Amino acid sequence: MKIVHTADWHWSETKLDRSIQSSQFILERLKSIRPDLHVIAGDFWDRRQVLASTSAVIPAVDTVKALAAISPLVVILGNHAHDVPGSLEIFKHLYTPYPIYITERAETILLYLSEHGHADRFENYPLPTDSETEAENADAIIHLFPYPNKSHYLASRAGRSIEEANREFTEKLQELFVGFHAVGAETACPKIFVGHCNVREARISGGEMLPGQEVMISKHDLDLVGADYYALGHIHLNQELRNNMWYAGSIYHHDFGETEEKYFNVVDIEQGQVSVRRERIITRPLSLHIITIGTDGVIIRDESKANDWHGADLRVRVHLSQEQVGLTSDEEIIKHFPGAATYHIQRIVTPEERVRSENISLAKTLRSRLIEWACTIDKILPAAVLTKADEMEAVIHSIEP
Ligand SMILES: [Mn+2]
Repeated sequence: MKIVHTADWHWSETKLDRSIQSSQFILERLKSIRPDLHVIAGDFWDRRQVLASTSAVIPAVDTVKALAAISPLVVILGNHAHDVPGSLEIFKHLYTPYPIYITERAETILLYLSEHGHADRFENYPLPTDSETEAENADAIIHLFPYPNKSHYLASRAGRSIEEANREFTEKLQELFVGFHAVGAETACPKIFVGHCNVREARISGGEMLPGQEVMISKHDLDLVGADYYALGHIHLNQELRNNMWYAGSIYHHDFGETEEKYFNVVDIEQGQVSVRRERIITRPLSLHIITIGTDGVIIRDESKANDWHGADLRVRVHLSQEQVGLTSDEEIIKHFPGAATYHIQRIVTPEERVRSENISLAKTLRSRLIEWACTIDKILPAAVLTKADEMEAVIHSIEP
């Protein structure tokens, strides 16, 4: 069985050209790969969309229709900041050659591939008692794990510390995973876990902002499921946590910190043997250069030494003092960065003091405060520092008054 695993499509009206470019690329590749199943591991949308000619709704719906003309498609709900509850509902109402299954809750579904004139289809597990088929005859068992919301799993948080609530939450998830395993035990067909979650030890993409205080899931917990392949979404950096446990990564460069290449995974499962191949998505990179100019208007410092702007969408952030305003034209700055696909030049005028304190006090989380602070000193913080900040904040929040 051949499975395609993608994640984090982030359809957005503000980055529509990027969404379209990557989705066109993926569609073209899938036409020749011809998978038996395609799973999208959450964050299909970047943010709430409205039904308007300028929004991402119509191109996204067209893409889903085209995807479901190639193979059965599963889409799970991602983080609520991106996938608003109900935002996948529209895909239940499309007429497509292959079935589409969307979900907002943890559950198991069965995939039956076409035979004897029946089309490919998904069935909910457990099957109804009067079903003509058995779970053992399924071609794949698919465990779906949308972004876990604590409120879905906990009866009440009243009177308990965050630490206690987190512990109960983890126990609930473990129960769920053990339950998933029990379904798989009946049959030898491929078992696939599709999850949108933060797995401990995963490396994050350079510019990625993850929600603070989110529950981290361990590989050990995921092992309870006993899946042949774990298709993960949430973290935008394509990475292997283990030979059968992968983040596909986002389909395009979502932020200027995401400089790494983008991929989707093609997974072959034959008699319990799993092989994973990455397909690189040809997408326009993003490049950010933070520069300072001298009194004569000449660039004196470029924070990023990388010669990475060729063919990229380049953002140049120019830090100027009040006296330097109007000293350097866009044309002069562009001359320093020949060959970018597009240019976006931002001028940031000091006095720094006021701007700095305003932005820092506006920032709500320790992470965003750090990022604001780093901006004011022209630094890009390594991801590890931001992770530490999240951890520290989680500890602070867990101290009950
Ligand atoms: Mn995402």
